[in-house]
Amino acid sequence: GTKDKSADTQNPNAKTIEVLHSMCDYYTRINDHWRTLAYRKAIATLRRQPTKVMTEEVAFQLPNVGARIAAKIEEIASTNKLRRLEYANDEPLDQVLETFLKIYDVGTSRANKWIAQGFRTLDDLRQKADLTTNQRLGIERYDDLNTRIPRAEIAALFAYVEREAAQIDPSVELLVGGSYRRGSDSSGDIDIIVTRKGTDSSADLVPFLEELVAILTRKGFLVAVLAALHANRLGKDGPGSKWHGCCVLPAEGGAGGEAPRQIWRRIDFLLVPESEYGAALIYFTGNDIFNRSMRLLASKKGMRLNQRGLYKEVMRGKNRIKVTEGELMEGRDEKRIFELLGVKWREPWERWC
Ligand code: DCP
Ligand code: MG
Ligand code: MN
Repeated sequence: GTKDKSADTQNPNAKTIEVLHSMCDYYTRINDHWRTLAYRKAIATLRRQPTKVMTEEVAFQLPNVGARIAAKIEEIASTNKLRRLEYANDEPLDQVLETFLKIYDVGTSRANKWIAQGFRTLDDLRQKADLTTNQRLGIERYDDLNTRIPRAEIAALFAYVEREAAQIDPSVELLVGGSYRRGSDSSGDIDIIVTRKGTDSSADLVPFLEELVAILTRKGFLVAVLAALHANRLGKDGPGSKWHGCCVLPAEGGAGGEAPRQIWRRIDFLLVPESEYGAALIYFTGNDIFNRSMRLLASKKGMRLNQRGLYKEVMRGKNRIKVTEGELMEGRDEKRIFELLGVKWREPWERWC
């Protein structure tokens, strides 16, 4: 709050506090709760100091002042301003950041580098930036990929995939996870989990998915690849194997005439062996906050949960480095994992947090 402003003008750290306040307001505006809190605490500490804090070292010794804020305190104390703030306060640049962050595969550091290079629009990026293939696609199909998919359209797209899959291998089972399984009216993408009875490695499912992708591409259903199968390491630490790309429902018949331009939809295929199906279902159903709380609960009980299974007694040595992976308790059965964790079963649509 700003109610203590008058008191701050008497304070030896008044200028520093004022600038930190602006940073705090900025982080509040962009919903960065973590940093907002960190700034609030540092400001409270600084208010109580009887002398002006001039250096990073002194600042860092104070309670609730971390290394990053300590460095900023020194910068403000010596220059009366903060370089970071010059752009944080620049509202139009917040807008640019938001726009860039909505490009597929673009994170905060990439977006900020582009801003620092002087790029302000998607056209700037298209013409002047050094783009990966996926980023270029994310810009070309920017509106498509930022349009949510209605539930009914997911059902139709999934039915198409299921029909083709059954022709390749009727023993393969497909399910739509993610926000669709949680009952959402619309989703950001389609998450299709692929499994088959008797499999204990996702590698067993790779030939099937390769064939499915080839056929769906030939039929005009799959229209772009973002992450191909062969690019993933099998079994290492991920879910095993995945394919990411874009799809559309192919236009019926060949009546001539221009087909109406369709919205490209994001689609993910996730290969999961039967032995890990329950754990994968939990992970890929989410939501991410629910997943985090389940993992935390597991670790409080001396267990470990990931997208492959629930493990017990993870032995840790010095510095909490894992000595063993822990013994697998359950992987295949979703309900059994809830039971072993001692939590009441929650239907997918009850897992929004
Ligand atoms: N997931 C997670 N942590 C992440 C990313 C994903 O736990 N950082 C899990 C939970 C998600 C699931 O994977 O529910 C699918 O990821 P999506 O990004 O597709 O998210 P949702 O399907 O939940 O939402 P959306 O409608 O945006 O696709
Ligand atoms: Mg999803
Ligand atoms: Mn997804």
